[in-house]
Amino acid sequence: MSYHKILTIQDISCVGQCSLTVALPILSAAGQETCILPSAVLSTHTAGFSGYTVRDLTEDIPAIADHWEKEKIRFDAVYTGYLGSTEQVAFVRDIIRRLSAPGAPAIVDPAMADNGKLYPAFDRDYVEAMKGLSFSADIILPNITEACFLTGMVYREDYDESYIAGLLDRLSAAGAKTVVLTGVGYREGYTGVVVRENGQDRYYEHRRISRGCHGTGDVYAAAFVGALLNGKNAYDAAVIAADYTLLCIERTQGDASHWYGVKFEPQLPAYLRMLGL
Ligand code: PXL
Repeated sequence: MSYHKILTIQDISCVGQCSLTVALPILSAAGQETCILPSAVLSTHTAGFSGYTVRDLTEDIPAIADHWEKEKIRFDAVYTGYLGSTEQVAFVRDIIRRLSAPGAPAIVDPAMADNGKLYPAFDRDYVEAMKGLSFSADIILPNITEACFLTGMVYREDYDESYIAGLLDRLSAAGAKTVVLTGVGYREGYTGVVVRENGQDRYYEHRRISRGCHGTGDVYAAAFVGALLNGKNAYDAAVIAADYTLLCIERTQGDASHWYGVKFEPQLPAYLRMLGL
């Protein structure tokens, strides 16, 4: 098994099974040294709870990065998710430039929107900053809503293959390298993911479980990165992440009190088997 030092930059939502509280256990389970940079600390995530507290850690970031540089710390991959502010996006780009080991991939989940809408904390300036980060990354994992914000394409709930191809073409034209476009479903009861790599598109379709779950994008992205660091190619990593996320949703279905996230922990052994660990 290959052992890498990865840096993941996202918020800590203390309760809510998303971002760092998902990425750290999944990447550690995948056998990777996982360094973290919390972008903000929230009492809960922002999707469905009200009155949450937020401490934005933007102003701590430059000194943390300077210390790591002084200590000659370098990362074999950098994976970013939900960030704390527009200003922070520039700091994150700077960290990727200064602290990545040669050849280290930058993997960006532009976690900022879903179901046609931006998350409450974000605005147009954040979208503009996220375009710069996404189009300089090696791999991005947008959902359809995020891809629309990144490209200016109109969001549609009803779409066909030509709409998705158009979305991918616009991402490529803007500079996106490998794209893992999530939540793409063409028929009732199914959803899937399109991977565009080296100009070629491959689609993986799987069952869609009707219950909409929070945090599945973060589980998906962390599982994808864990698979990638274990030597899988982008398509195979996308398939493993989809199969694992589906197991997590299945495990959570039927427990209405668990609306805020998915029970990803009991399925970690299944994920490791998919990785061949
Ligand atoms: O799952 C994405 C996410 C991460 N972090 C915070 C969020 C959300 C989605 O709403 O609110 C704080």
